[in-house]
Amino acid sequence: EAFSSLSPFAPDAASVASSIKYHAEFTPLFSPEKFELPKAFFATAQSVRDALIINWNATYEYYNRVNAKQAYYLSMEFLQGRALSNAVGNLELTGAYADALKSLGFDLESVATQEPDPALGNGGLGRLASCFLDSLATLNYPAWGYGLRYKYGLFKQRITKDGQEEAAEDWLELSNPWEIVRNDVSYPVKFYGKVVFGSDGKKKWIGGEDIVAVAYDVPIPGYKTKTTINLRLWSTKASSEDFDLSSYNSGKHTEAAEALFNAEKICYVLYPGDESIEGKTLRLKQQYTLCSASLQDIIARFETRSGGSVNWEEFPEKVAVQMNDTHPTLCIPELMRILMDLKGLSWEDAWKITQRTVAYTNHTVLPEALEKWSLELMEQLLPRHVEIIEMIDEELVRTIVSEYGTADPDLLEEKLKAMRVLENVELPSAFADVIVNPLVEKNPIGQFEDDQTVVKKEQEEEETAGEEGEVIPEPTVKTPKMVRMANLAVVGGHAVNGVAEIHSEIVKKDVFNDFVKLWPEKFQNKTNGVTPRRWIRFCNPYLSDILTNWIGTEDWVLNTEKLAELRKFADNEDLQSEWRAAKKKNKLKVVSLIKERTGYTVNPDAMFDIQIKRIHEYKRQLLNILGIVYRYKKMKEMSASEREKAFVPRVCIFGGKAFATYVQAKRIVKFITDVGSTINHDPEIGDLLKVIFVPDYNVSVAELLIPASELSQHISTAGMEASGTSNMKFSMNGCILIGTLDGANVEIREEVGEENFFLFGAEAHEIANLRKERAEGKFVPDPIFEEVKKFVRSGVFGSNSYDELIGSLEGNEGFGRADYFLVGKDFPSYVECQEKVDEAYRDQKRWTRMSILNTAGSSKFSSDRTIHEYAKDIWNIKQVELP
Ligand code: DL6
Repeated sequence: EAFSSLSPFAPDAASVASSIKYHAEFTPLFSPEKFELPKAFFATAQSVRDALIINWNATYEYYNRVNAKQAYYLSMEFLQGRALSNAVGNLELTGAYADALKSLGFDLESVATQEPDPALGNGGLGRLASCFLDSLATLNYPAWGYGLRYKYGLFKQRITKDGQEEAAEDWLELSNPWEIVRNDVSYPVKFYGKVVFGSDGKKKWIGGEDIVAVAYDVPIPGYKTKTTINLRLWSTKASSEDFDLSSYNSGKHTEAAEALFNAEKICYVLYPGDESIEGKTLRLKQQYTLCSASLQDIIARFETRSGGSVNWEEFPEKVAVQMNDTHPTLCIPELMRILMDLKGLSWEDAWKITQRTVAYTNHTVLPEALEKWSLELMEQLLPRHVEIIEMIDEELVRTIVSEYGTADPDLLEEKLKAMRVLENVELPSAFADVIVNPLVEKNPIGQFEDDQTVVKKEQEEEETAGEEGEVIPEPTVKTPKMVRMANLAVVGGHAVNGVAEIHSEIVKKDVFNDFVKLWPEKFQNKTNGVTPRRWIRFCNPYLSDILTNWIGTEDWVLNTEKLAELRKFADNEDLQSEWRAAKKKNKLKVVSLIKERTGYTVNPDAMFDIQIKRIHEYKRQLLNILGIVYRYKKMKEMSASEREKAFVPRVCIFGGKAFATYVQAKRIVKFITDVGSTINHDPEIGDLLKVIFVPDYNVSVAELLIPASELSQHISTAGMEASGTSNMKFSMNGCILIGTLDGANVEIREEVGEENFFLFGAEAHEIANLRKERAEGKFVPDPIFEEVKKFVRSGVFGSNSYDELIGSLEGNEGFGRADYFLVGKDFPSYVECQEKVDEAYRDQKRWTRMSILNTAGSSKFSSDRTIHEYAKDIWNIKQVELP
């Protein structure tokens, strides 16, 4: 209290203005003579941070005092987006800050756009983590996030004539005004070394390389509450002893600083390239740093809060650790190690505590995300953890053998192969006579090759193909020993959840079916959600005002069930015209964005049709762009008047990044931009069709595009999109979805009504069979799909014949799996569905009704609902309101 009263912060415009001026002068980042926009942003952010720190301190102090159970969300990604508007909005200070800045000659919106968008995430998984933090704080749940403070964000995407180019994104260049460097909070993290017995008979991990993880805290304010939780991001450095002063003085500068670089590079980038062994090592070091530093911190807090009497059995009653995907799975052996080797617990006690503490969320059925690490690499880097993992594997083998018995050796072998944590590893000696087969094989069960591997393989094959007649030796069959992180996460945690109903069913039926038979009680569904603060209230003020006026209260921001009240006004002409006017205002902002980023001028009266997400074959941006190509071809075959009658004008907008080494995804980006270049300059087409690729898609771009959207595309091959979260954001903002029955689309359609959703395509249960038929050559090509491919190949989009791209849809000519994502199969129903979209859009009353009913039906998709479910069913934490 005493300190708070010293703060220059108070919530009226005059005090806010003086606090901003105070920071401009006394916490300077820029030269003193000028007070321009960048300086205004930093001074404003520092002033807001004062307000946050008061609440953040109060929250922390209160949690320490009441010692309630706390949840910890561990994630390699947090895609926070800009913080300023969100923070002042949550603090209910938007008006005060807007007025204060006005008095200083600025407007809040322009100041806010000065903030770099921190891209410490790749996509939905990271953005979900950030939505969860907002809901946790808003709902007063004691919780923290833990992640890594990457020096560079994901990457800056540039679109050139060659497609996507990546550049480092230096988001910290001008410093980060929100973070608090905690030089008082740091932990050692060890790599390499060896395991020995200490004098007390306990295992000890010694030697190797030690680095230091330092905490950077980011206060996360809740909406209309004092609760301000913490996102603790770790940065890595070497200890000062590791700087070799004598080498440095003798002129060997690089050698002298080697240890510093080795430590710092761990936190340079998210998902560093992992094709080289160095890259793999770096990724594993990142994951271990997150787990080790976070657990040391959590344990230290538990001990402090326990006062003088630590009872380890109480640990799971005070701590819940959620692993966001498999990346933080090393939490399991790390917690075991700390409990056994450092705190002296027995294996049995440590295992019970670990299992009761940790839970795992699966976010994908794609094999590349079900991580596997080379056992050899892990043995070198984390020798003690490998011992622990081997013990966990041995216990698991015991459970499997006792479950299935030895009467049917084939069945037992199959289960061991599928379920063990260790892959291609001989059975532990205790089981040597149980089964003869050493369980080593070429293509391990339960894993199929991912797209990136296929592409790499094709290239390798091309490179190694010999001259005609040359005898090429059979490739040697490698059977690398691997650690399967997903299996470890399932075995070591007490709960496993999928992120949408259909996904959780697939997780149970396919991905982890064998484990469901052993432990059915572990498996759950927690359908994702998004925060209505950032994704309606702050990014769409025009719509928010309408909602508040028609619902009669602003409560919907916290209680999204209130949105359902709009249903009764769906046909009301006044609401409809206000609704359309708000959409138009949002569209005008996007017209400017497009002009600024691409140079194209688009018509705000055309339908805005948007697909924004990571570029991936399963998300099928290719289906979308081929649909556009087909539309263009049809337009070209018509006279001007026929064209105008047949088609609704559309601006088709794409955004998304292709992972730097994902060749096929980059080809898709290039193809979209090539198609755009042709169509956008075709004078016959004019405003009837425009194709825009917005470069460098990120949270801030989404905040502009989503409110302006009228149609959005969620068109993944059924069964492959775990949930999707942008689908929820679009629907909330009155956008109508075109999509397959996949991920959360299924639930969105149920909630908004099937007549307010454009559905097409094969269903998840049909996919395996369709792929089989396709591979067996039983697939009958659809004439319109053949027509569109031929059109592309005719060279209409430039000299490129797109052999690799179009070839991948056919497969039989050495271009990988035959249309694995079933673009050709779904193409006719997609085109037909798009015709229905045009027809519906022509009737603006009908369209607006559909739009209103989307917003009205979106209440389930608030992350507040999701967080309540996690809190109750997985973490067992209770809301703690600050006095
Ligand atoms: O759960 C958040 C988000 C889902 O909405 C997406 O459907 C899913 O693709 C994404 N998963 C990942 C993990 N890796 N992959 N692929 O990003 O999680």
